[in-house]
Amino acid sequence: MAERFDRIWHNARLATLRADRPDLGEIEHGLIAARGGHIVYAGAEADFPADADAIKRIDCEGRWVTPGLVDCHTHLVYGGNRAHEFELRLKGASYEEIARAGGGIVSTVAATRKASEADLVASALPRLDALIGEGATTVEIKSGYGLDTETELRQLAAARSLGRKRPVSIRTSFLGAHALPPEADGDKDRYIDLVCKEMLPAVAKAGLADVVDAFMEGIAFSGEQTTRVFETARALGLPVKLHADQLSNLGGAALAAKFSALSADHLEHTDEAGAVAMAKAGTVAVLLPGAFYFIRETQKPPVETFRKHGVNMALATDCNPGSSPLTSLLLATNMGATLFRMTVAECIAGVTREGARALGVLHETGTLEAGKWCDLAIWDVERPAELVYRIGFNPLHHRVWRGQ
Ligand code: DI6
Ligand code: FE
Repeated sequence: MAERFDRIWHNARLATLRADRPDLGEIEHGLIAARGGHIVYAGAEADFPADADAIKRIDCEGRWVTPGLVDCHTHLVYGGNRAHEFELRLKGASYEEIARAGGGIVSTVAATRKASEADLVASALPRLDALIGEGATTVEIKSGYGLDTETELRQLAAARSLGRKRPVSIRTSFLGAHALPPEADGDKDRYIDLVCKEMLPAVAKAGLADVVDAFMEGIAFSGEQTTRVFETARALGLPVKLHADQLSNLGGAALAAKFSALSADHLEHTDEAGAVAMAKAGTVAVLLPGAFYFIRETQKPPVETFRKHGVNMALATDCNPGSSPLTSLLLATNMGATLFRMTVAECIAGVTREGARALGVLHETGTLEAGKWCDLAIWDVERPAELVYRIGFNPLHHRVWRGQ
């Protein structure tokens, strides 16, 4: 008797993104068969049994199918917004003037502390919907705008709740070591104590974080302070990642590699030794061209060095109210190509396979391969390069999350 599937997508052109195939792993006359939300077959139509049965057969009419997109670095959940600060900056206001006018990261922390979990979910939903509308099926969301135990937990709970409100996989990261809250009175060590002794254990106990993140930078936390956060995460059995080398080279990439971090993110100032350490550790370089663009940075991440040493590169939006108010992964790919000179294949891999690798979920999504969740984006394009090439245009025809 012929095998029965839930769904078959046929007459498709596949960009499988399989790591064992060059470029995008293209298959011209492709077919995907799914059962129970998982891919059972993704390959040539000719090699698939012609008599296979399915509850539903979908004719893709020659459209391109990629894995569902993965945004592996966002600060999607926060209170308020910083449009006024943007206006002031365009009128020439300084950092101090903006802070005095109630702007800066502290203003987002104040607004987030005031917001209920329902408020946080409601304000994040349109941003999440924008990502989903462009084919995202997996989105990472960080805390880091609470900076006290209660609000950090609420931010993470709001992030988890978003995953129950929409058909999308949410991965959460605890970023208590994002900035110093006003009540810390400038004492970073004492605040890191609070992060390690109170916040992280509470977050781990509640099961609200998949990963632990930190911001290692002159304006944020030192290598020593980051190390304490990472050692606590390790003791709690949580993997780590790091905001590293964004504004200066403090050796963040190497520190991330030392802790076998899933990813090191930003990396504008990373040196060759950092890249080599990342390659050895298998730490993914997450590049964030939205932040580079928005803060008018001029130092580019060392893409050529990452290539040379075989560091995997992902691209993400870094969606946040201060340095990257971006909710388009497609625009992030265009910026990756235009600003960082990444190739089309690198950009598309960066928002699929490598994004999944950066989140530690490559075994379940990020490529079109049997055994993975059936997370697909079906596009009205003639060739995959159009996804990267166009600006402000959404050619998504259909999105499939877990086979639906
Ligand atoms: N890197 C950044 O650029 C931001 N956070 C981070 O870790 C800025 C966040 C903000 O200004 O709200
Ligand atoms: Fe960030």
